[in-house]
Amino acid sequence: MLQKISKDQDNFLSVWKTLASKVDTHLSNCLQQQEGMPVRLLEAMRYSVLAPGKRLRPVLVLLASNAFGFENTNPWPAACAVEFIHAYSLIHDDLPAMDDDDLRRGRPTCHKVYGEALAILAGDALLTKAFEVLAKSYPPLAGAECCLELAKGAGASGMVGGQVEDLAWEGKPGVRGEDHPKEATIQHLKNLHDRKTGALIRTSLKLGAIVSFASQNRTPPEDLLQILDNYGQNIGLAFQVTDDLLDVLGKCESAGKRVGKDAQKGKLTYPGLLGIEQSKLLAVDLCKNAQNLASQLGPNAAPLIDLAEYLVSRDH
Ligand code: GRG
Repeated sequence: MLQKISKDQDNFLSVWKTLASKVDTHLSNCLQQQEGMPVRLLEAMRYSVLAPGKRLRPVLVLLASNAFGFENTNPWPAACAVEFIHAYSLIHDDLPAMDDDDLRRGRPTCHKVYGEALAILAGDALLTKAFEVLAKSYPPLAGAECCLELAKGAGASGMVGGQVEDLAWEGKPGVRGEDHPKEATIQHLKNLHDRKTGALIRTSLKLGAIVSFASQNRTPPEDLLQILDNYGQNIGLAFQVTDDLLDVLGKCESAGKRVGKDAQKGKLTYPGLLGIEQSKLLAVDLCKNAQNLASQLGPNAAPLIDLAEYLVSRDH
């Protein structure tokens, strides 16, 4: 653990757990047999999605949609969509061709259980499922806005782009292009994570705002979207700095995955570039920035303030 969890965070943790368990029910309901769907494919999709994750991105959808206080908002399909994208990214990231991991969320990785071919296809099916759920659950304009945001956040300029750059820094054969910088700076690292983990986090917040205003037949005002985006950028980086610190300081049992592997693989990390103490200070700074931004959204956004604090004090 990087910092002690305060009394308030204890309360927030129980809010988070309640929301996460509701998310699990919706995820399971979304992932049912459909005509033409092979049973083993559905099994692999459910195995990965329903494994015990924190549900950070769906919780961000829920908290952002709640921040505006509109009744009759239905954030659940958007919450499921971002988790489907996240689960697909984890399945693919764990493959031998990428990070080559055997353990995820405390269980054998998808390809260890179902084989590489089915794991790739389960990831593909979850990626497309996300857009199906958005398109069929919201009115056409809101559905299209959500799909566009999700495509931007998850795609080549967002999460996938960040993943490519991460692999390039690691020296994965064939990945480095002519745009690859010669020397790693903290700015490169921020930019990489802004896309690899930050983009989907920011998208989750935006989706929350879109579905919330859609309940009023409106689109969210630009200034609110900007505050949410800046908040997401700060918690996204804080989350990543903490993740890097946990890889150095954490324990395998609480992380539910192998730790210490970043250094082993020569990965570009915050503790690697800044050292452990500076990285901890950076995480706290980012958390404070995020909290200031969330406080501009009014009293209904208070859980977003607690969440920022929790993200830098988590142990998994
Ligand atoms: C393969 C296209 C593609 C993208 C992969 C997000 C990602 C991009 C890879 C995950 C690798 C990784 C360990 C990144 C560090 C931060 C991170 C996203 C951790 C996993 O997310 P959590 O902590 O996981 O929210 P849970 O299991 O709680 O959902």
